[in-house]
Amino acid sequence: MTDRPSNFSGAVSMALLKVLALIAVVLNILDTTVALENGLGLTPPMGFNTWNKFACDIHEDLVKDMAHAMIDSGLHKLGYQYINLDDCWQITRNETGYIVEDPNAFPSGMASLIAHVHDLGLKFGLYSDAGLRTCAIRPGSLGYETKDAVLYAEWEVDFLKYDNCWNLGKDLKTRYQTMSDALNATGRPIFFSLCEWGEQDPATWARPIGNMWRTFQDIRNDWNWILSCLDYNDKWHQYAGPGGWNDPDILEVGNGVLSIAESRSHFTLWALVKAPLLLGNDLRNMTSDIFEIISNKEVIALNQDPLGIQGNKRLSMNGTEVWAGDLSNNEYAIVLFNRSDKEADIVAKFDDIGIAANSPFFVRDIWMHKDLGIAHSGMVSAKVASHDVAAFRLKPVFPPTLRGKYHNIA
Ligand SMILES: *[C@@H]1O[C@H](CO)[C@@H](O)[C@H](O)[C@H]1NC(C)=O
Ligand SMILES: *[C@@H]1O[C@H](CO)[C@@H](O)[C@H](O)[C@H]1NC(C)=O
Ligand SMILES: *[C@@H]1O[C@H](CO)[C@@H](O)[C@H](O)[C@H]1NC(C)=O
Ligand SMILES: *[C@@H]1O[C@H](CO)[C@@H](O)[C@H](O)[C@H]1NC(C)=O
Ligand SMILES: CC(=O)N[C@H]1CO[C@H](CO)[C@@H](O)[C@@H]1O
Repeated sequence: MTDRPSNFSGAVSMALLKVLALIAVVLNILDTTVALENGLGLTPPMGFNTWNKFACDIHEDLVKDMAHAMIDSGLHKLGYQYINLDDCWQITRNETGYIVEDPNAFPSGMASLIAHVHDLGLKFGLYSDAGLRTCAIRPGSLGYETKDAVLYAEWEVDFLKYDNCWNLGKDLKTRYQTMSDALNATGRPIFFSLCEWGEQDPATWARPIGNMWRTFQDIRNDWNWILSCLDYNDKWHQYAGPGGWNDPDILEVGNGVLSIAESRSHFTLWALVKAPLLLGNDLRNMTSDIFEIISNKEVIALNQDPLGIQGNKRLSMNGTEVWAGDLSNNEYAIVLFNRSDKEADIVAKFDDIGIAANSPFFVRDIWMHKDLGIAHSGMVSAKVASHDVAAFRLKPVFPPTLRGKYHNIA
């Protein structure tokens, strides 16, 4: 490497600075807010949600199909475990105020469907709303939080997405806190996903209330809109961590508008920024190109890294960007992203993107699945097609304990 520190003490102080910086990041999270103590979301959740592809056109047979496809495709073995219903499963409340599932769409009843999904070894999620009605004008949970939470727990629900329509202007944090408390009181750990569309900067207050929080409006199957979701989400990167994640919304990969390059970029950047990886496509008939993207183990590994630090945008020049993130074991992820409509040569010098080059790194291209050897020049670079990414994983050549030795003999 060209920019190897010139002496041993230099290397030590750089390593020390890095450790201090890491401690500061961790303390910052613990200091401002303690995570919701339901034991869930230590890494971002992975699974499937009905909304992007099916909206209100849902039925118990479709849900079973998705669950079976998750198993048959092998995706569950890669970590995808939640099968989440979004809006439109509920129809009314009964005489005692309990929510009732739509009998046309769910003739066997929700409890039976959930048992079916559980029997496959998957987890199950439902949707409701912190208002009078849901966004699709079904009954909401405002005023019924306890009854809803009790019934969800009885049905053995594992995940709740909680929307913000028809909220009557009532205090937002109180409405979300009330449902969080109601879920806690059931004694069943239920992953709690806040969907207030980033309106009141939930990253700054939602960590003790929920396991993830939306940072922007609903995603759309549109390249530029997807980039807006990514950019708004990036602002809050230092607030994510085990137990609570920023949510730029459900994936649109495989929904037939994005090119393969765009799909690869969408998935890679969602993985890097520790976004929930909730698939939004029809799992029954994916093309092999789409399957290859969502089943890339090395990209999924960035997302599920136990350190739980959200990667972020480090450099931006004329439509080319460098995103990077810290991983456990002193490893790093780097994503070179070309937003523009032409191919670009993108260079990421470690010094320019906050990666202390005090040790040489092995570099692996995690889309080519290829080891590229040692980065001797203190940088990675690639020719990146329009709207595409190149993604790398950096692993220190020497474990921390040997680094001093290396620098002494070098
Ligand atoms: C409920 O909250 C308490 C206090 O934070 C926590 O210890 C407990 O694990 C929570 N229970 C569930 C089921 O989330
Ligand atoms: C209302 O629904 C709850 C939960 O499903 C059920 O236990 C109760 O029997 C129902 N009450 C009536 C009056 O149907
Ligand atoms: C999957 O099937 C649905 C419904 O049959 C269809 O609309 C969609 O185009 C299919 N997608 C692919 C990728 O074949
Ligand atoms: C970005 O574009 C501007 C104007 O086209 C140009 O002057 C500048 O050199 C470019 N910067 C880089 C880093 O390519
Ligand atoms: C905005 C823009 O054009 N961005 C880059 C993408 O690729 C082209 C072609 O190499 C570069 O010139 C641009 O800098």
